[in-house]
Order: sequence, then C-alpha cells, then structure tokens
Amino acid sequence: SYTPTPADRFSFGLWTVGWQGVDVFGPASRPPMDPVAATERLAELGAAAVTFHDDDLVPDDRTREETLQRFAKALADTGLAVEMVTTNLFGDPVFKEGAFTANSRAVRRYALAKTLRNVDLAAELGAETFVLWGGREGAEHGGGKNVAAALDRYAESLNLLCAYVKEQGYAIRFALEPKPNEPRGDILLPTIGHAIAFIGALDDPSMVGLNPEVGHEEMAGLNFAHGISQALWHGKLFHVDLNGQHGPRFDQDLRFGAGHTRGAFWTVDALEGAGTDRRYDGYLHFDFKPPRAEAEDGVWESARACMRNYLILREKVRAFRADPEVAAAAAAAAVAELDQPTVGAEESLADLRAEDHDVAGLAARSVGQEALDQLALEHLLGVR
Ligand code: GLT
Ligand code: MN
Ligand code: MN
Ligand code: MN
Repeated sequence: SYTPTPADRFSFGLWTVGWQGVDVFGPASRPPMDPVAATERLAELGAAAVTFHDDDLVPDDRTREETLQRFAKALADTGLAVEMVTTNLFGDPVFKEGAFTANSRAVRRYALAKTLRNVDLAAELGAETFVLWGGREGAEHGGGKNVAAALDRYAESLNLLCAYVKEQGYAIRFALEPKPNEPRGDILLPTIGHAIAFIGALDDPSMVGLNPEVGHEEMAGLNFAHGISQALWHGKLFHVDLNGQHGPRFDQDLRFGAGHTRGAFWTVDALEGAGTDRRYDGYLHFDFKPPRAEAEDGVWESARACMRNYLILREKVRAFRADPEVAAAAAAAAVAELDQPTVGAEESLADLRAEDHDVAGLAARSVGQEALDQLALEHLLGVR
C-alpha cells in the first residue's frame, strides 16, 4: 500500500497547504487555514514533520505567544517534528529591492534582525535545518545592482548567521535554496551549481548546504536528479523541496510526481542512492501549491498525492534496481566500469600515452544506453 507513515519522513511547509491561491491575476480563492489545524491534518495523512516561515505561524506579535503555545500542544499531541524553519524575506514590500543584498543598508539590517529572531525560534523548536530562499535577492535591471557587492553582502550575512549559531551552541545548519527567476527578473544564486560555488567562499562552508527545489532547477531547463547527485557528491544536500514542473515556464509548484514524471522517477532514484550507499538521509519535504482552482478537499488530495506518488515511485525505482534484466543491461552498458580510475595506482601517464588506442573500434562500439533506459521507462509505465 502507498499509505505513508512517519517512518517515511515526509514533511510539509505550512505555507503549502495554507496557500490561499493569491496570484498575479487575482486574489485569494480559499479562506485562511489555521496552522494548528493544518499540522493536525498533515499528521493524520501520515507526515512526520512540518516546516514554516515566521510569517506563516507567527505573523503578529500580539498573538505570538498564544499561537506558539497552541502549536507546541499540536506537536506534542501529534508527535510531529519541526525539522526546518525559514524566514519570509520576500513578502513584505520592505524587501522589494532585496533583503540581505538590498542596496539599502537599513533594509539589510532589518532582514538580519528578522532572521536572527527566527533562528532562535527554530532552535527552541528543535529544527536542525534553516532554509534561506532569496527570492527577492536579484534585479530586473542592469546597472542598479553591483553583483559583486551583493555577493559580498550575502556572504557577510551568512557568515554572521553561522557565527551566531555557533556562539549560541545551536544544532542548526543553513540550506540555501536556488531559483533562477520569479519573483525577481533574475535571482542571485540561480542554480545548485552557483550556490555550491558560493558556499565554498564562506567562512565556514561546513555549516551551509543546499535546499534544491525540483521546479526551480527545471525552470532553468536543468536535470534535477543530476543537480542533487552533484550536491550529494559535495556533501551539500542538507534538505530538499519536492514538487512538479512542466519545463521552463512560471514556477508551477505542482504536487510531486505531476509535471515531469520521468524526472521524478530519477529524482527518487537519486535520493535513494541510485543503487549505491550514497543516499540522502534527510526529510522528504514537499513545497508545492495546491492549484488555485481547488477547494479544501483538493488541497488535502494534493498533499496526500505528494506522499503517495513518492511511495509509488520508490517502489518502481526499487523494482528497477532489483530487476535482473536491468542488471544485465547495465553490465552491457558498462555502467560499473565508470567506478574504475582512468589511471590506476600501478599505471603512469607514460603508459597511457604509449598505449595503442583503438580509436576506430571504440568509436564504433555499442554503448547499450537505449536498452537500459527503455527498461527504466517500462518500469515507470507499469508494464514490468
Ligand atoms: C516560497 C518559495 C519556496 C521556498 C519557500 C521558503 S517560500 O513559497 O516559492 O520555493 O522554498 O522560503
Ligand atoms: Mn517553486
Ligand atoms: Mn517556490
Ligand atoms: Mn521551495
């Protein structure tokens, strides 16, 4: 059965099921959802954890304490964890020209103060990952943003946040979430690759990793499974935002499995280790938007479907990896030969240069990739 349990470690942002359907062409199509009610319903559906922005849970200082108490009770009653927390540095018009990288120093100081306050709350609730999605860090124009200075200020904020977390002794790591565009015309740190390179320039790179989102990489035409595989290779896949997207267009935030379903198959395979023991061991976090056309029944159907589709794809991926015909096709495609070093310990570059390379024979060889991929597709299509 494809019914999730907390052992599957599924997690949801409160802003996902709580999205009221506001878009650029129209106002809310659904009423506000109480975050405590959302937490309880997600637990009933089999989730293990929830995540939130400060403004999703505690938008108002007057009701903050009361809401936190109700929320703590819901967590205790349901057994749900808060595994990740993030700060809304994009909604309030104060961030219209950026947050950590706004030209305005006053805005940057407010953004940092707002984040620090929420880092304290994250630690209090036991979250171990703190996501930073810089949706407003970017530009629509050319000359108005000095990109190098913006990266200096971005790094400065990250360095200050990491130093603060260490000083407080919090068990928190930061995860940057790349996105190429939307809401800004061009966002800084637009892809997994840009963000990994940036992390290498920070004071303590070990404290900062990534929260890649399926749709964000696919908006840029990139292969998400390859992206997270590289993040894993760098030890940087701290968290993940699973959802669906139909190629390069506006950010769709479809339920996981919808959109590019074949990409979702390879995404699950990559998260499950792609047949190796180099697998992702964090929470499987969904960041989707139940379509604006749906009423509340559709909201819960899409949340349920995110988890169900992950479990279906996981079963298909496992069947693919366990299929003897797949093993034979992988052997024919020399998949495991790539594990061998190109120049062995006992070999030298001189040996390699002196070798008689059979260029014509190698050029004409069979590579067996179509046969292997067809087997994967048949597993996905349900005929194997
Ligand atoms: C916002 C964004 C997401 C980010 C969230 C974290 S907020 O909904 O579109 O991709 O993950 O800030
Ligand atoms: Mn998205
Ligand atoms: Mn998004
Ligand atoms: Mn996201």
